[in-house]
Amino acid sequence: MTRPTQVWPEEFAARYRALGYWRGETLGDMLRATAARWPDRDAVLFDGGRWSYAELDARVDRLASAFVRLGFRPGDRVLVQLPNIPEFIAVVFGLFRADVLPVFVLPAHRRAEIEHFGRHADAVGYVIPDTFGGFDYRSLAREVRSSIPSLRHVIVVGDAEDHTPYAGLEATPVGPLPPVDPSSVAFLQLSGGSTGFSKLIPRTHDDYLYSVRESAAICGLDETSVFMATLPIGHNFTMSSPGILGALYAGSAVALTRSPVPDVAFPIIERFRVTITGLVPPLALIWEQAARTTTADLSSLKVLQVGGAKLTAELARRVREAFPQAILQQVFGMAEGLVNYTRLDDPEERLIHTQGRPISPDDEVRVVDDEGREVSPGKAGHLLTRGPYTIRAYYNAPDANARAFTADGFYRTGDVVSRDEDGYLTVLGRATDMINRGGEKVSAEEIEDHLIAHPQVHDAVVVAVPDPYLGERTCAAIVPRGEAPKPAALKAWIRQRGLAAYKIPDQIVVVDSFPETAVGKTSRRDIRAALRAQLSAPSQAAPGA
Ligand code: AMP
Ligand code: DBH
Repeated sequence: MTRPTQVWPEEFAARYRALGYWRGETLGDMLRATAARWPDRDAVLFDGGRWSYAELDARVDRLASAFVRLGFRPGDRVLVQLPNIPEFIAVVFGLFRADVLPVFVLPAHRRAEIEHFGRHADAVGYVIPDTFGGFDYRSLAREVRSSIPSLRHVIVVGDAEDHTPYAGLEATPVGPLPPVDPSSVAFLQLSGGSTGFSKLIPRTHDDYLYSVRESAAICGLDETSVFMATLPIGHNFTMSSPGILGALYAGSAVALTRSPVPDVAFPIIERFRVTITGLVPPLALIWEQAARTTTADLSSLKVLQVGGAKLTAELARRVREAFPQAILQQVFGMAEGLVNYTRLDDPEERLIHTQGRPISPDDEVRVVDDEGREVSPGKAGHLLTRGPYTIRAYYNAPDANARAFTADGFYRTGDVVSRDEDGYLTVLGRATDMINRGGEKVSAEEIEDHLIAHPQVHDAVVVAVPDPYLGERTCAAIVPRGEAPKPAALKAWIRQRGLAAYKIPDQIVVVDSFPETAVGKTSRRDIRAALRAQLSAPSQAAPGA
């Protein structure tokens, strides 16, 4: 199998190197450097213990050696589906040092997604917990095994049953490790997947580390900071904005919480004196309410980041009130690259009303109308971007690449934004049909495909309807075939097809027919408008579901 690549035109690459953005350092080297500087400082803090930098570094070398010994070769891909536990960090850096590429699937993914990513990436390994959140990942691994022909090893943290135990790998003596090229792809991140299934995003050591170093500086991380990974640890936000990598670069400690709910996360903040963490808006809403009555001491929290979906000004204000000691930071990023931050010393007005400005002076941002003409400041337009840490192509996806990138290499983000005179962006919505369900991205097309497969469904359209709690929730409109199916039965159908729970439509509405455009296509816009008018009631969706 060929190794995933990410290529910038030579004149861009030369410039990014000359400017010192790409430094020729690998992620594995980065951890080595921090461990050499602060061997005895805490690297990872969790329920049940702490690892110093020296200890983490040694574990990583043993794991890397074990991966080599298992037969993983440079450029191979391994699915990593672990919750926020210290082993995630050890495994991922072990893979980096073995020159094996992690694919960051999330704990919420189920059979359909794992098979898709596993096959698309030709994964040779799959790393899972035994059980987590009441779900047995070992059974899932047994289910997907035969449909991912390349898969050779399933590695389990905990009771491995018939799979390979992680504990054995960690006990491996250190052996020779391959050289790693800093300009090569280090891992595959997932896109939200605006059309059909999520795509794979190849990021290089050089480009990612640039964004990580700058993010650490923008967010004020140093060796006294404690970053808590609250959102799923493999997500791009938690990895790199500034995330666990920013923390490990700066010599900060990474604190882990197994659950983002206040009852679990607040005691971790108190115990480890957490100084910074990141949330998606629906979680910020829960935290904001809980902070008002909690007995936990949250006074260590200096920076509270919110990103992943639009934070309304109303919620932004409430977060400021509930965490008066913390600076609110808005983060508007994407796994494809570009990340925007409000700066810690920005005026109140900006923290509340904008989603920040780009990391780099060399992030090129264009805001254009439907014809591709630049719009004036303050006007809405499509956000296009290119720069020193934004990809030029997805992995192995020629059709998606043709749509998602302009001829001169700008990534079409699909976001509609406005930009002010100082370059701060405000997100106004999405041009594509992705539903942002409180930060969890649901592709309308993917769910439609599953609905249409049901014998009693003639046609289906999934749209976002505004939700006071999630920002957007999913509503499926279906045209029945014969007798209309019951909504509960359709939801059960989606679940039984092996999709993550957050993709099950929040609401299902049966209609006689869909409105059509002039040439006879289904008009999503009209369906959306009709449903929005009809469904104004708040959702019953559970937090973090
Ligand atoms: P993903 O493809 O999963 O990496 O999601 C990236 C997308 O999430 C962006 O293109 C935006 O649509 C959305 N997003 C991320 N952060 C924000 C934010 N702070 N405000 C509004 N939308 C956001
Ligand atoms: O939503 C995202 O993908 C996101 C949000 C904030 C992201 O990738 C990031 C910061 O890096």
